[in-house]
Amino acid sequence: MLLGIISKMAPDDYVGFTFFIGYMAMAAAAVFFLFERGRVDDKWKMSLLVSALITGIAAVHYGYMRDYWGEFGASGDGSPTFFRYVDWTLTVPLMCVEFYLLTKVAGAKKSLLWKLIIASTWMLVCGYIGEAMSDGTMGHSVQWGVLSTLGYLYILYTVWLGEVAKLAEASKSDAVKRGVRTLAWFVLVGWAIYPIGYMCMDGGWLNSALGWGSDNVDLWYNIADAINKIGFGLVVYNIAITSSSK
Ligand SMILES: *C/C=C(C)/C=C/C=C(C)/C=C/C1=C(C)CCCC1(C)C
Repeated sequence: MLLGIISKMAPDDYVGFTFFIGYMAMAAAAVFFLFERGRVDDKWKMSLLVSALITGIAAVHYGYMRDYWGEFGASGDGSPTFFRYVDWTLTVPLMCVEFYLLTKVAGAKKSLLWKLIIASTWMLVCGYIGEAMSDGTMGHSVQWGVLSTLGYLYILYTVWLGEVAKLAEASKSDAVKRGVRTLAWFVLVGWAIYPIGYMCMDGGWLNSALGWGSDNVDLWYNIADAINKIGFGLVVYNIAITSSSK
């Protein structure tokens, strides 16, 4: 199967290449987090397990997306949008779980976890409806994009100024304080790549206003995913390892 994909991939198919690398990198990261779990204090084990789940789930979807791309995408017949959204709908709420687990020591309540999970699911379901509605005639739905952005803004607010930020600030651990701040940057900068990509699609604001196209949207999404999933997991790992006594 592997050789089949390689022989199918054109040497200049750099997007296909990032699906391929993405698959390997996510799988490697998942194995890494699982093994390192044994080296951190008990209270951090769940955080590392969640990091492993995020990258492991992504690896499985990258396997599918890589094959889908080899079959249809490289010839211009479309992006693996469905797999992409299934992946995000599972992994982004898990990133919200990470914020909860990190601030739990400082008193985070279950309600925080649910608010973040609901906001992220809302963001992705609206985004998917917006993408699925683009049938080539009406372009990408601006309305659903705006609705989706409300969920994004809510998460952004919570991690920068709201409950997560306040809890992290109140935490006795410097590692948690600094780590949560770093993760908030991921949400602000790393996550922003996705709505920008959405707005570059036919009918999107950047597409109509500036003429930006979405030819490379999969490339950007693949790069963003690697940063946001593996990088995010490494920040969590760093918090765990620096504040473990072992
Ligand atoms: C690993 C995957 C991650 C972190 C994915 C994050 C995805 C988003 C932040 C998507 C956001 C969107 C909007 C804010 C509006 C337009 C539709 C989306 C779904 C692309």
